[in-house]
Formats: sequence, C-alpha cells, structure tokens
Amino acid sequence: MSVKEKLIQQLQTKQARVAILGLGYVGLPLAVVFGEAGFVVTGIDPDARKVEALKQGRSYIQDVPTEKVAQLVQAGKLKATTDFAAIKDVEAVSICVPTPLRKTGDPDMSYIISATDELAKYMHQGMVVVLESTTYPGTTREVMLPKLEQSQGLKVGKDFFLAFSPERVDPGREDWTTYNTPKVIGGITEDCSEVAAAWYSQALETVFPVSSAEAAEMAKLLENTFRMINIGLVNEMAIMCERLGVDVWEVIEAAATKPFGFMKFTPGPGLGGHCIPIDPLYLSWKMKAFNYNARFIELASEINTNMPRYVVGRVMEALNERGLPLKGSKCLVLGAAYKPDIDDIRESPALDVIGLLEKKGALVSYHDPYISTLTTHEGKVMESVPDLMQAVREADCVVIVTNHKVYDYPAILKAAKFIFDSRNALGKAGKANPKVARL
Ligand code: SAJ
Repeated sequence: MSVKEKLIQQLQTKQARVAILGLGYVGLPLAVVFGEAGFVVTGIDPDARKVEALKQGRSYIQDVPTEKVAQLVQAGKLKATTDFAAIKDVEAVSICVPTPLRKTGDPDMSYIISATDELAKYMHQGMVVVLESTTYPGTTREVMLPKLEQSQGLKVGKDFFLAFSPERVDPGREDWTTYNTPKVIGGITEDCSEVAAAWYSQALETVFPVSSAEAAEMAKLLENTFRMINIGLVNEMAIMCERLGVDVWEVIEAAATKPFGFMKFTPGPGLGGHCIPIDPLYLSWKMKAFNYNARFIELASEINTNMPRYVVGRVMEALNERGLPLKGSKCLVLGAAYKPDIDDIRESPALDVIGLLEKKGALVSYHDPYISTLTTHEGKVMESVPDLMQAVREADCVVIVTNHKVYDYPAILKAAKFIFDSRNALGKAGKANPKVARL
C-alpha cells in the first residue's frame, strides 16, 4: 500500500490524528467540526489562555458554543496545547493563522512562516498539510513547500501532501457555518488535491477540489476582491448621486428590483473588517512582482479609503447650512463596530470618522452597545457614552456610522437636533427630512 493509499485509509476511517495550528475564529470552529466528525483533534496555539480555556471545556469564540467544546474535550476528541511538538504524533494538519497587512501595505507573512517553521521540525512521512489563511497566490508553493521538504528530506506528493483551502468563516452568521459552507481545496500536485479533499470531505458537507493550490488561493481573492470593488463602485455612485441631486438609496432600491444580473451593495462611511479591505491588497501586491498594476483594486481601495473623509466633509457642509461651524460642535458618532450587530472594531471606518472630526475641532463622543471602549488611530481612549438618549439630545449632530439593529431610530430621530445618516438607517423617515442629511 502506498503512503497515499495508507493515509487516505486512515483519513476515511478517522484513525488519522488531526492538529489545527491557530485557534481563532477560523481554527476553533474547524477543530470542532473535525472532532464532531470523529477525529481526535489537537488544537495548537501559542496563546496559553486559549489553550487553558479549551482544556477547561470553555469556548471563547462567539460561533462555537461552550457545550460543544466541553462535550468534545470530555470525549477525548479535542485536546489543546501550546507545544508544537504535538505535531509529531499527527497525520493531518490545518494551519489557520492570521495574515494581516503591514503598515506599509505589504503582506505580513510572519505568522505563516513561524507556523511552517515549527511544523517543518516535526514533519514525517504520511502527513497531509492544509493552509487556510488568506494569502497571495503562490504562498503554499513558494513559502511553505521548500520548508516542509527541506527539513526532513521528504518529497511532496509522495511522502506528504500539501494543499490550500480558503477559510470562508463569517463570524456571527448562523445560516452558513464551517460545516455547510462549500470548501474549495487545491493541492501542490494532483495527489495532494486528492488526499486533502479526502480528508476534508470526512467532516465538511461539500468539498470543491481544484487543480492547484494557486487556483484555490486565487478563488478566495476573487471572492473578496469582488466585494471590495463593488462596495467601491456603490460608494462612488453615492458621490455621483449627491452631485446630481439624486437619492442614491432610491436608485439602489430600484436597481435591486432587477431579478437577474445585479447584486445589491450599499454605500457607507468606508470599508472595515480584517478581510475585505485587506485580502485584495495581497493580490495587487503580488501582481507588482509581475509588473502588473491591478487598477480595479487600487481604485476601489482609494475610493473606500476616502469615504470617512467624504462623510466628514458632508457633515461639515450640513452643519454649515445650519449656521454651525464643525469646530466646537458636539458630534455623537452612533455605531463604532465595522459592521452592524457585531463587536469587532478592526479597521472600522468609525475610527477614521472620529479622528477626522476631532482634527476639525469637533467635540466628539460615540455610542456603541457592543464596543464599550475604543482607542482612536491617534491613540485617544474613548468610552461609549453611558446615556444614549441624553447624548443624542445634547449633540449638535448625530453621525450614524454603523446601523446596529438594536437602536430605536424613530426615538433617536425625534430627540436629535440633526442627524447625518451614512447608512440609510432611518430609511424613509430620513428622506427629505429637514433634520436629516444622508450619503
Ligand atoms: N460594506 C459596505 N457595503 C456593503 C457591504 C459591506 O459598506 O454593501 C462594508 C461593511 O460595513 C464593512 C465592510 O464593508 O465595513 C466589510 O463588510 P462585509 O459584509 O464584507 O463583512 P466582512 O468583512 O465580515 O466579510 C466577511 C467575508 N467572509 C470571509 O472572508 C470568509 C466576506 O467574504 C463575506 O462575503 C462577508 O463576511 C459576508 O457576506 O458577510
């Protein structure tokens, strides 16, 4: 029996032991899904607090119920450690580590490199390794493969199998989960694709094999670049409609009645989160090495990055209309998270809006039911105002930045002196209302 056949058999009988490197919002749900499928899973993370929590059967990820973790730990299906040496006793490894951008806009590959260096120390014949972290096309083959082959003199596609499978986790979503979201997977060689797909199909509802790791890496970037560019387009539509004196929200609602060939996106104060603003820049960065300028990505990024400044300019104009200089005006920013109904502030445009308002001399406060405190880009620590309606009444301008569902918008509209609504949170009540201006 070849190494490949033996490994596939171990995977299909769930005898293969699994390790997940990186136990964040991608790795922990994946560890649970493999555990629930019947594998013995060892979660490995340098953060001892995460490891301790899991050992105690506790979840720290919103989407993973503690009961599930406790059950798997109890059944001996889920273990956790900070020690990468645990890899020497497993056959299947999935890497789910962060891939942020540096301040310079270059990819920060340090997490992938350190995880791969650790993994390389313990590589042995009969292993399958899958990278899930979003990255530029070529990472699996150019960065990971040499390290994994050189350390123990193993040959990919013969002694071990290496693939890429993009994570598609959308924190807080309940309809599409790690288990039922279709999973693209592509290997360094055909046999790598086959072995990796054989592993993942034991635990996930739908696996979609592609011919190479690069195809899988690129599929992920297409998914998120598609979103970033369309958000950029609709933001530019908002700017053009304002110049034309046309209501962009009405235009989008009308276009969205088209039952085919159109997908609705909505304008806003900018692009937040750790995926959409960042992933496409991995692609444009990589293309520079091929002397190719990814113009759509650059332009959309420019438009999206400028939206906080555009919103602050509109607030200044609106206050001016009411005889109020922005300088010295009390501005209450409503909603600081990067998107509605979550507690994540990473790359949130609210931080840019607050900083720009303060730079113009406005007296800025914020409220967000999910974000009790925040630190602005300028390093200022702010607390969410304790009494929302009092703050609304006292503000010269309420700037709706993130339209959380929990807000009582009719009450806010009634109590406010003036509102700039960057999300159409007020809906029809905000249209042609003298107390409201909107994107
Ligand atoms: N945004 C707009 N207008 C839109 C949609 C989004 O301004 O029409 C803004 C949001 O306010 C936010 C940013 O863009 O600031 C990103 O929003 P998002 O809805 O794309 O949410 P994310 O960043 O959580 O994206 C994730 C991604 N999931 C993965 O990468 C696995 C993305 O691929 C999903 O499509 C998205 O969730 C989703 O659909 O919820």
